[in-house]
Amino acid sequence: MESHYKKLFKVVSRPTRAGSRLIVLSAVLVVGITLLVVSASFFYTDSNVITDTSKTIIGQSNGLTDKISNLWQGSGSHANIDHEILTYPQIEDALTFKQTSDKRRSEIVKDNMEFYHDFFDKEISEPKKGTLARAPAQGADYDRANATLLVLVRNEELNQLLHTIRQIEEHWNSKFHYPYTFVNDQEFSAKFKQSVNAATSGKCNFVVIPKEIWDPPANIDMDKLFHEIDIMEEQQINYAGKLSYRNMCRFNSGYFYQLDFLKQFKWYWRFEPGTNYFCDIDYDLFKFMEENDKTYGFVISLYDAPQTVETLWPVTLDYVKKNPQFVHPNGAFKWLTENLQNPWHARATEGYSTCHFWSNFEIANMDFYRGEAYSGWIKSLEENGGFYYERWGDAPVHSVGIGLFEDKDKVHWFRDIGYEHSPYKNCPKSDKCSGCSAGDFGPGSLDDQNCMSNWIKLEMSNEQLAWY
Ligand SMILES: Nc1nc2c(ncn2[C@@H]2O[C@H](COP(=O)(O)OP(=O)(O)O)[C@@H](O)[C@H]2O)c(=O)[nH]1
Ligand SMILES: [Mg+2]
Repeated sequence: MESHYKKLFKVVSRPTRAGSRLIVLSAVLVVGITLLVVSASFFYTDSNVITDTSKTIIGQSNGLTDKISNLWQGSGSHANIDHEILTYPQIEDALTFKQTSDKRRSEIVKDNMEFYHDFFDKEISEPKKGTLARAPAQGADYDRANATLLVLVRNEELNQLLHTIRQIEEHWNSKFHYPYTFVNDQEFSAKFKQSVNAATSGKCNFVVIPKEIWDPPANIDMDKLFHEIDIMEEQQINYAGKLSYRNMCRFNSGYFYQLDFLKQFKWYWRFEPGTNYFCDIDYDLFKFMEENDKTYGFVISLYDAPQTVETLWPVTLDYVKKNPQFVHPNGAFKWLTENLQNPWHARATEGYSTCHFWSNFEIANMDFYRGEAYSGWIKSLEENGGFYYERWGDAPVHSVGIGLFEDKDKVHWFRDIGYEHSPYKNCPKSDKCSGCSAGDFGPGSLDDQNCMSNWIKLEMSNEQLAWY
């Protein structure tokens, strides 16, 4: 017996040449089969998971990425393409900005601001389009659009929020009583709920964002993220060091319209605590959007910090190359690629002007985001990770999405809504407004950040220009 063990031990401990070959061959086979099985299940479950999940300090693993990426399958009315389909070379051509100028940059800014002021010099009131839906008589039934006022907000912003709600109520919602949806990544406090309930004339809904939606997803490499944060902090980029800001931007780009509670609504008016509204609005803004077949309404257009969107454009073009059918032939291509007022922006981003609709005010149709083109694109942005590594904002993301995948004639500039999110304003010349001076945009030193003249000159049709 003992000698048998010894013999066995001997064989194992000192293998013969043939034995070693056998062991090596079996090991190669086992490793090969394991690799095959692992990679097959990897691709089958989710091609999105690209990092070691044990590394995700804040992000969750255990199938979460599956759950999240499944959200972006796309649905809604935009799933069927109803426009001419461009080829990728045609899209590339349309996205090549062709205008040139001999003027110095400072002159271009000056010219654009003069154009802006001349434009705002014209008195306006309400859009001269269709029949505007008026407020019902007190107590009368009113068939509201399928819409909600919407705000992402923290408990500690209550005072600023009440400040803004009072203005929205006074100028508009006390006539229409649309519901509000308050969204937070934390539970709302009892005081918060009581106070906003007391300040509003519409029903108040409170939604807490599930943690697995708010926090960074499993594919984010946190070491890489903190490294990028250090670099951006050195460049003194706004909110460079804030992880919560990135969560917020990603949530506002690709998630809010997928919250279970919001699925019942088509339209939203996003507002922010601390913003100001200067003018009476005497028609139903949601019905205006609906009746005039609009998708997206805005008030201010700005340039963005190019360092925060360095790869958004090439990543987007990659998606467009694979899905040229989604690009609308009447997209806002020039506004997206203009390179005269801030030429280094388009250089730093490989072609994106950084012009965007300032998304702290927006009235839009969520079915656009829920549709195939936008959903698929968000999925590809998520795979890239730029919401975290570069701090992509929801404003450029909404704007590039709308500018490429929607007909620009379905974008409406609410020139009649007097609005301020410090330090910028949209201030119409109108009897309905008070508290701001017509044409005021912001401090002169920030004139070069105004992209509104580009929108008007490059993208607005004569028909739209005649609406006011
Ligand atoms: N609940 C919650 N809301 C946030 C958070 N960060 C930002 N927000 C909200 O998101 C919106 C944009 O944030 P804000 O700080 O105003 O960013 P800015 O407008 O880009 O300067 C505001 O409505 C904030 O109240 C957060 O961590 N939690
Ligand atoms: Mg803000």
